[in-house]
Amino acid sequence: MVTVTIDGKKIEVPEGMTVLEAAAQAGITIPTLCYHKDLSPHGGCRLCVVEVKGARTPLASCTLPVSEGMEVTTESPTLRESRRTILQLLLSTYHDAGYAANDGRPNELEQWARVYGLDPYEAMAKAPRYSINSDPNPFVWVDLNKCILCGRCIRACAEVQGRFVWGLAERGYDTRIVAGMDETMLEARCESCGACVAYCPTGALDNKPSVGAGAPDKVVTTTCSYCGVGCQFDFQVNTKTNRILRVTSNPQAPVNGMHLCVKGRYGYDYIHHPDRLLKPRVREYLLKGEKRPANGERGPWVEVDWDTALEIVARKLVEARDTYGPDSVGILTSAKCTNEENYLMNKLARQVIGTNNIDHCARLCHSSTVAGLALAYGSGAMSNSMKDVAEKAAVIFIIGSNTTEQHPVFGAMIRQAVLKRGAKLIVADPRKIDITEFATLHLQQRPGTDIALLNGLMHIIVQNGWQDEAFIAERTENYEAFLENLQDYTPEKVSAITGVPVERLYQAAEIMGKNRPMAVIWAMGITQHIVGVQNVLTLANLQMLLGNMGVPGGGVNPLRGQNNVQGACDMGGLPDVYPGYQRVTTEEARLKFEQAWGVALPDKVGLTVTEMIPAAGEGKIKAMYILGENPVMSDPDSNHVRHCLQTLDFLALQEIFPSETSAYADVLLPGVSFAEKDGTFTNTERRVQRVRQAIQPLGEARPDWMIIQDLAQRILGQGNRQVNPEAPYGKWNYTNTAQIMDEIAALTPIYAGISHARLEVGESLQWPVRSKDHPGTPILHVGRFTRGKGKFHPTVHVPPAEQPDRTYPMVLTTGRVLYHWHGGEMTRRSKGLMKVYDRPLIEINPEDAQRIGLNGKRMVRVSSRRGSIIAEAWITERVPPGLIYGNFHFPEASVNELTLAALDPISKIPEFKVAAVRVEAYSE
Ligand SMILES: Nc1nc2c(c(=O)[nH]1)N[C@H]1C(S)=C(S)[C@@H](COP(=O)(O)OP(=O)(O)OC[C@H]3O[C@@H](n4cnc5c(=O)[nH]c(N)nc54)[C@H](O)[C@@H]3O)O[C@H]1N2
Ligand SMILES: Nc1nc2c(c(=O)[nH]1)N[C@H]1C(S)=C(S)[C@@H](COP(=O)(O)OP(=O)(O)OC[C@H]3O[C@@H](n4cnc5c(=O)[nH]c(N)nc54)[C@H](O)[C@@H]3O)O[C@H]1N2
Ligand SMILES: [Mo]
Repeated sequence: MVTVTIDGKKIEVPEGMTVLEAAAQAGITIPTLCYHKDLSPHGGCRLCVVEVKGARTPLASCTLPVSEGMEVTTESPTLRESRRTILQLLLSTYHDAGYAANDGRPNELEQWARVYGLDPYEAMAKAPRYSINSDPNPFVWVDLNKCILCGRCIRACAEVQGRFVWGLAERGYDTRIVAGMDETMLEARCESCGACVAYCPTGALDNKPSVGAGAPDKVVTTTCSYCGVGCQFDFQVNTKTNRILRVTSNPQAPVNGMHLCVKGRYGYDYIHHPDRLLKPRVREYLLKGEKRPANGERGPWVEVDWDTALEIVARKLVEARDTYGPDSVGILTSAKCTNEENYLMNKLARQVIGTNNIDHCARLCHSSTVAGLALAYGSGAMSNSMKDVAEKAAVIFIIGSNTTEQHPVFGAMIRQAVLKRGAKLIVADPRKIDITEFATLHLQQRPGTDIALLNGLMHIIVQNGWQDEAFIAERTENYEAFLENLQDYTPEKVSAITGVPVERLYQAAEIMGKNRPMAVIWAMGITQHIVGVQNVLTLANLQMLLGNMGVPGGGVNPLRGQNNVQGACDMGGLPDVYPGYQRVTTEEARLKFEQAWGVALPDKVGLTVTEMIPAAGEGKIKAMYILGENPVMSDPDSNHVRHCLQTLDFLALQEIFPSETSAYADVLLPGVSFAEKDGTFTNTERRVQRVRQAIQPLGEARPDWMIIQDLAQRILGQGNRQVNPEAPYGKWNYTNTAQIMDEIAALTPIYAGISHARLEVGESLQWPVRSKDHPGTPILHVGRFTRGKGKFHPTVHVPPAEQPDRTYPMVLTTGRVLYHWHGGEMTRRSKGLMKVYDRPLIEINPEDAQRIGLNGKRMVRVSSRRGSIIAEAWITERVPPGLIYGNFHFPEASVNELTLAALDPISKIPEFKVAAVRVEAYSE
């Protein structure tokens, strides 16, 4: 610590701090423009000059380190004069033509100008030097006339996003910022995260979709509805027009600070898209009291009032329940919806209908993780926090996660871990995904060979004695059997199975063996296999072998996909557990919920998504109620899914858009987007965060929780299932979502201490939160695994269910792209996202393109045993020869026409990541 005096105030600050930071700590604001606390200091604009006793000239405080006894003055007539001169100079090359996308308030330059007695509009250049809106990027408005060359954009792009789009060109008066080699931003590999916009102090870079949108009269902080990272931001709202004008960064956001990705910052316009469902719809035959038309047709839609629609849904669900039994009803809940809504869906299924047939997209996603980690450690969630991994891991091992495209803000944090502190990054992925550019080592294994790969690495680790004997002895069991199994996986054999060269295996094992802690990150490349659970067990083995559990910077870090898939699981949106993973097959748990809800509950595990849909096809499931899911696009083998849904007697779908699935629905209930409701989402690191209503529900649409409650109330009075309304939680009479959270807390030990009130006062809570004064749990398995000892499981390589053969000689692997979301209902309705990525692309290696005779043609036909699609090829080295990659974002060519429903026997996840296909050049 050193003592300095600033404006007569004596303060103690740590050595190495700058004068600017020290002043801020003392509550003194020094004017700045090129400085931002998140970015490295630049010392360019010199607005932050201060006088230091003993120094001959004023010094820039943003780069000046404090020293013992230093005496600093931050305001004086001389300083005022020199700042005024600087501002005058900046304004002389600045021209504001009046295109404001910001909220209409003066920008930082204009504000400081006024503080120092200048009228920015008088002092600025009289004419523009550059064309306005000079870059075609659909999100970023470039107006170099407002650029003051502070370089914040350059640093934000490099130091936050890790993309290096911006730089400086020319000299002197002509100096200007340019993208790449003076290209368009997108050509310069911009990912449109908008970090440059967020950090620009003048609006030279601004939000293009918001130019001319006007000033907000309300600002609402909420949580993003795309991925599981859980970024927070501010919605700028015009309450008179009930419109969202723009998204801006909220520096207080616990996970992301100022940072966001392209979908979070710019992909919100679907909310106002004219396709939004604004009124309930039912099929005409239902109103006429007729039978459903034959051959799967459902006939025309009719818009109706809520009473009519909900009465029909209630009657149909009761009919199925009371005629065929409660297990003839299937319920899909939604990882896009809030915890409170998911809790209600779980209560509706179990209490009101009497079935455990409730599931959701987690089945298609991390069910292997949840099952695998429960077996190995006793609980199935991400063990560490994203910040912790980014800041403390010596090695980051990414396997089967395309982190920079699918969890972009965390992906950017990992890039910074490599750039700023030299963390070693190993990526194991069959494709050369973007993050491999930052990797120390890329292991490019064949799809479906992860067990062999990992066992091979562990074989070498043990061979060299790099394992953590103390950890193994103290905290684990079944080590001997595991060791025995490893014998088999010699580097040569593993190399033959995986295609990874032997020397790379040695290099990777050595990095892992010699550096601690290592954090493992995975996602769908690991889980979506018939050996998904075994894959996860193998990763659990690796982290125990190396003693990387229960420590900062280590852990098992499955990245949850949907914004609230963690929460949907936590809330009992699964066929085998009540909220908080209390098992339906455990007498104690069942009695607890029977008492709470006032009714006898089923003790049999229900059906998963991947069982429910086929059961519908077989006539075992008669009626379904689906909340915010799109199985026609998301489930494997779309042809089969369509057939099954067609066979259903009745389907009620609660959506915000008419989706591909709504063609098979009998009733469409208009829910609302996250911008129109209150509640909470739980992110991938178990952090429970508030979702706050920013605008009024559009049209007659209603918050989903209100619809679910209304439906439950109508069913509760009907038919032959009696619920005791006197039971403590027997009733359905919530007037707000905070009350629902209180009920969740009362019945769910891991959420016991969570309430909206605690979140409102700014607490950031990661479950388990065991009581109202419990601070939450950032790291799991410290000192002890949830199940006591961690258990090693010997695992064996099993090839994927479908192998290439003569007819289908290539392998298809599937997934997503940065700019789109699953079935695309939201992102295909976002203008800017469609401008950047407007059609499905199939990644194919140049060798294969040549072999199939693509010869400059664009289109390919891809066929599997299930179906075929025609799409544009993207000829690229991202995929090796023999492998193609496609997505399921566009109904006109979705890879799920091709995928197969081969399931992992434990988790029931489909093997989305491997199918055998034939690829042909296609002539239009
Ligand atoms: N932009 C965008 N972001 C999203 C989503 C979205 O739709 N769009 N969806 C969200 C959801 S729900 C989820 S679950 C996550 C998914 O996030 P990710 O799992 O990161 O995404 P995927 O594209 O499914 O595939 C991940 C990687 O697995 C690799 N892979 C394929 N086969 C194998 C294999 O056999 N072994 C290994 N090790 N890797 C393999 C692929 O090449 C790919 O790079 O993303 C979330 N984020
Ligand atoms: N081939 C292949 N298929 C896959 C995968 C893969 O990697 N490859 N990944 C799988 C994975 S990991 C997942 S998670 C699934 C995703 O499968 P789904 O969950 O079916 O996918 P989404 O498109 O996100 O569906 C969410 C729907 O909810 C609607 N919605 C959004 N917000 C709200 C709301 O607040 N209320 C209501 N009522 N509706 C709302 C949206 O319009 C959208 O249609 O896909 C799976 N399918
Ligand atoms: Mo997912």
